[in-house]
Amino acid sequence: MPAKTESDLAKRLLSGDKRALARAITLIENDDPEGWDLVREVYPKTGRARIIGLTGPPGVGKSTLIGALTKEMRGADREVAVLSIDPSSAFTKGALLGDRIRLSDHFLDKGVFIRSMASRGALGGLSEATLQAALLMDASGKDDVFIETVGVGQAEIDIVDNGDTVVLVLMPGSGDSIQALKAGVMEIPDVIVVNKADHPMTDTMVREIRGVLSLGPSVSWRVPIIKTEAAKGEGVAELAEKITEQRAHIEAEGTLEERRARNLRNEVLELAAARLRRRLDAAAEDPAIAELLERVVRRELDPASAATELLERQDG
Ligand SMILES: Nc1nc2c(ncn2[C@@H]2O[C@H](COP(=O)(O)OP(=O)(O)OP(=O)(O)O)[C@@H](O)[C@H]2O)c(=O)[nH]1
Ligand SMILES: [Mg+2]
Repeated sequence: MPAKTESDLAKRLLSGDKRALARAITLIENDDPEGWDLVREVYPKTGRARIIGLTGPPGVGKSTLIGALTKEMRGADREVAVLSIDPSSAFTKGALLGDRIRLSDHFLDKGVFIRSMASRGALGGLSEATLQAALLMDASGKDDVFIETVGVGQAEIDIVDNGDTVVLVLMPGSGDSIQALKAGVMEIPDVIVVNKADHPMTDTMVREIRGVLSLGPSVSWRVPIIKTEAAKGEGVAELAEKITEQRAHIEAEGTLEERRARNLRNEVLELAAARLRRRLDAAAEDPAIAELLERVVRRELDPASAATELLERQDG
């Protein structure tokens, strides 16, 4: 019986079973209805984990940093999940885990779950699927969920924005990202990391970032700029501390709840929009609607009026 299997999977997921979690995320990734049922079942148990998004240009050391942070969190007896998202790599899916995630030290650790996701699923976008996957990780009892995504465009920001804390990772020489910050293309993150701080241009980079930040509006949280050498673990304890501090700050200020409310509202609207779109596409096959669309082509009816009529028929 499907219903029994579902709650079995939910039970295993809630008990922290890694294989159940992996299976659950695959269901979400494939837009399988069983996945949505599962999220519905476990949703009341979510909201406990810290969700931390890391973004930044290719090769700056995001994965190495997550590996080092994972070590730090494990040392504090926290369970960790890592979700690596690559919006641009529908093609390199198979290579993702090996190439993108440098967490081989942690693969055998029972308290660490590592997963990559590249396909967007049929329903909603990758950002929606990311939030669903993060909820599942949360439900399975992970204390910290790291979401990694490559790039500094809006699509990447939308993904890490699902997090409670957004960390931008740069390295000396990532001048484009500073331009993006300056131009307001990119929202100001909560924490900025300059990794590969063994590079001689590091301090110049830090000064430049500080300059850009000083142009922004003054806010209650002063964005820290942390220098790290992820490969050696330098600066990682300080980064972990800042992440904790930032979270305490937004919790005390009430912005954590606001952020989560905003993300969940967006999620609901995006999912509803995706479903509506799907319904409209199906409706276009209907002879009556096809005739309506034909009238637009024949210039008898304007597009906006046709759209109004289409929606009215949907409601009816
Ligand atoms: N010199 C130096 N190299 C580093 C440091 N941290 C990471 N690296 C190296 O930089 C390279 C890229 O590291 P990754 O952690 O894969 O970078 P990433 O940002 O996750 O890369 P993508 O996911 O491909 O965008 C690897 O060869 C790392 O060993 C550092 O602090 N100093
Ligand atoms: Mg990576």
